[in-house]
Amino acid sequence: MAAKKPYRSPQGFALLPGYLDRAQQQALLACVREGLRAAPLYRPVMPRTGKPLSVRMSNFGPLGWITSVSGYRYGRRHPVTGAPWPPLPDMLKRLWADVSGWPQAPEACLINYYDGKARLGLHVDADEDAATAPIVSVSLGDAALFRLGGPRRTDPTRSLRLGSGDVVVLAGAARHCYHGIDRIYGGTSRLLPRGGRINLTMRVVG
Ligand code: MD6
Ligand code: FE
Repeated sequence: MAAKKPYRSPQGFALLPGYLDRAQQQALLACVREGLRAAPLYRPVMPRTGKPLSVRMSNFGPLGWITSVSGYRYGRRHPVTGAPWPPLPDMLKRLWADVSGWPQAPEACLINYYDGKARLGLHVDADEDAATAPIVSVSLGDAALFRLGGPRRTDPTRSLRLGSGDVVVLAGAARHCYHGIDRIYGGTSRLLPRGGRINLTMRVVG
């Protein structure tokens, strides 16, 4: 379904608003919940300082992105339970195949959960050896203010609202652009009964 127009700038960036309809969002949420029973959300910390992030995280496997006092890395096991990550749901595999334009399947899917006060600072996803493969993200629940800049932290930025069911693709030049989440708009979706926002980012690690 493509009710609204895609937005594509800078090169390689795409926002596909309303890519998943409500029934698809509910089906995906059920898959996410099942995965989180096996791999519960945990509160990650910043490298060196050990400062907790406001976002809680988990992953769908085989690889998961992990941040800890010792740094950022991809690993095969949940840092708290020690269990392997649950498999990537078929629905997400299909979504990747449909929008990524990349022949290889994703190896990692980071699950971010934001409560009403959580944020994610400006960053570039740079822990993947497969630096030219795109990253595809799906948002569920409350809307968020996404900020997209350029390849340098000081480049001008633009802000876009991401709603439930929206898909973002960072490919090409956009793959190396700074981005982050400035705020969550509480009460804008009823998909998650307790509110908040889930973002899923699929990556090829390489
Ligand atoms: C978020 N997204 O939407 C944060 N990274 O909660 C990301 O950090 C992100 O949406 C790489 C590619 C797409 C993304
Ligand atoms: Fe990111």
